[in-house]
Amino acid sequence: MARLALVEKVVSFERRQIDIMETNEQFEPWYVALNPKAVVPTLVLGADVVTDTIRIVNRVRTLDGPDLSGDATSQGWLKDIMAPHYGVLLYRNRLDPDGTAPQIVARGVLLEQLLEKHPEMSDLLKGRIAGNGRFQALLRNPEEIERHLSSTEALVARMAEAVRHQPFLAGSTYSLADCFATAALARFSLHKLQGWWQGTALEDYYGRMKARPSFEAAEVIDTGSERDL
Ligand SMILES: N[C@@H](CCC(=O)N[C@@H](CS)C(=O)NCC(=O)O)C(=O)O
Repeated sequence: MARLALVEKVVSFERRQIDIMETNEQFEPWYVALNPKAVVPTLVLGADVVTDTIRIVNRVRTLDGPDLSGDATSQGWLKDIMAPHYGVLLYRNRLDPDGTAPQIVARGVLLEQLLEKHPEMSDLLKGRIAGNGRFQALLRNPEEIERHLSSTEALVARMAEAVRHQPFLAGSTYSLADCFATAALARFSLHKLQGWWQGTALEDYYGRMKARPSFEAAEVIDTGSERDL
């Protein structure tokens, strides 16, 4: 989402990938100093450090370049497209028969190890350990998984309705809402959920967003392995 905003704004940038899955670079002290919540993404803009995707793209919006504001619905779309539990979409297919997610269990072990190694990060890590436990509990509950899936599918239906009579999600010009929609649809595609919008106006819309040079330039991925996320 952030990279699409930068590319569409025609801002040159250096991409620094933080491995949040294998080496857990987000917990390295140098990264936590930039992003105290230890999450991606982070935008370093000269002396400024901007965290949180919605804040990042709105900061990018203020730079010189094409106007990515969209109409009055644009900011609402950012919140709504950020809202789905993307972790549920990824891990629901990685469960043991009893609902245990081995990767989430391993994550819990790693977080405990990090807590021993980095007592100075104890607030952050204890919060993460609690969140990890809540996530595992959620994944054990098929009704909860279904609730998240159907609310995400309802969001996709709302997006499909919005692009029935206008070329972009938030009106007649490309905006931040399209950066978010494109990245979200790419993610849903990676999880093989394209059936949600097949045959709707969103299929044509997503084709148009993929055809924009920004899709490749921002290195958006919608096929292949979920490992490439
Ligand atoms: N609201 C934050 C959420 C960021 C977030 O949760 N990022 C996830 C990846 S999508 C992350 O970095 N997770 C690191 C971890 O699980 O340790 C934002 O938009 O920047």
